[in-house]
Amino acid sequence: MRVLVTGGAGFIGSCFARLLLGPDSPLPVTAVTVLDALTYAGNRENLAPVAADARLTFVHGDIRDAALVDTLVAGQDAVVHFAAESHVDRSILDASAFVGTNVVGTQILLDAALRHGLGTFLHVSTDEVYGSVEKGSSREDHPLLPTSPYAASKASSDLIALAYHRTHGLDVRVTRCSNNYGPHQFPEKLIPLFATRLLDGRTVPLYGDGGNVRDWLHVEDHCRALCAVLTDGRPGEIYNIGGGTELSNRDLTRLLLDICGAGWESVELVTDRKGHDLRYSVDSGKIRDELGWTPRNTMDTGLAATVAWYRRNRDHWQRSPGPDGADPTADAPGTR
Ligand code: NAD
Ligand code: TDX
Repeated sequence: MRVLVTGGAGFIGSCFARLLLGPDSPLPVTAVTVLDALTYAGNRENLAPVAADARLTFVHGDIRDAALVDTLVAGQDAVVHFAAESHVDRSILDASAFVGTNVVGTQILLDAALRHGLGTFLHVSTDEVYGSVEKGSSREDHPLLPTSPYAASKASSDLIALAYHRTHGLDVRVTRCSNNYGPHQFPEKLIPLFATRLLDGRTVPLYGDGGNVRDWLHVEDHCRALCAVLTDGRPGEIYNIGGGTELSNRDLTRLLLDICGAGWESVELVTDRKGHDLRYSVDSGKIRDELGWTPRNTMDTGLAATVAWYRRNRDHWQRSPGPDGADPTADAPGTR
């Protein structure tokens, strides 16, 4: 099996590439091509454990480059599409790259897939497309009510991807996962930002009253779910992926403080995110029942192991400038 992984130098895409090329690979891969623009969020070091594998080819390029994408999609069995601008706060400051990469980039990939009669196009999406959920959990047939420009760009790309299935019969599968945590995440999202700041003895910026709720899943469990969808999922279907671990940001912050040996005095309550969704919650019954997927990691051990990774890998994140070379841990964009 030959797989093109877009965004494979990022947090989740690199975990997926490491899984495919690792000793417990769930897929019989003969070639993995990573296409990544190496934006501030991408880092080739994330692929270091598999860099020597002859099956891996790294291509530094942009999914919006139609000519490049055309040559790379040719001959693949599957495209697993992670490449995206992924940070909500940045989309509030400037949405242009989000529309360019997440919407237009996806359409360019889909057109190439169509031209080359690609086997399967797996579009990796997010629970944020359902918007804030007051009670219960979002099922795959629930309406899309995205709030942030990031979520709206992902919802747009989901719809375009599914349209290529309905219109052209392309084998498109869409997954919508909850918040991921684990090693190699750029230190702008809550868990790596708070962990790295606490490890440096600094304060952490908690938005609003910290009452917002997210469902957390270990990144390796997300990647195993994607393999299950790739092998046993059905064309044209959407699969929610969730950890069933809902936590308020306040409770999650307490866990991180405990792990890092800090107290509540390290928390600064700061101005809330604009349009801050109160709660995300996905119903993952479909992937559990149809594909037999279930998470292996629990937050109890997974969170401490994640913080331990950041403790051991200072070099990795201390050399991670954000856009314009700014230190991403110095300020959470859009809040202060
Ligand atoms: P990330 O920001 O860590 O990585 C994104 C990668 O895409 C980076 O390596 C970046 O260099 C690359 N990229 C960006 N623009 C590109 C372009 N124009 N061309 C080629 N490469 C480009 O993101 P992530 O957290 O790994 O998320 C991966 C995917 O999973 C995204 O589509 C995101 O929407 C989705 N997702 C993320 C989460 C989460 O909790 N992080 C949850 C559900 C879904
Ligand atoms: O400094 C912060 N303080 C804070 O209170 C940051 C960065 C975040 N928060 C809050 C906002 C959210 O309620 O923590 C929660 C998590 O925030 P993020 O880590 O930015 O994640 P979120 O906005 O939930 O989106 C994430 O999950 C879904 C990913 O960034 C998306 O790519 C994915 O689609």
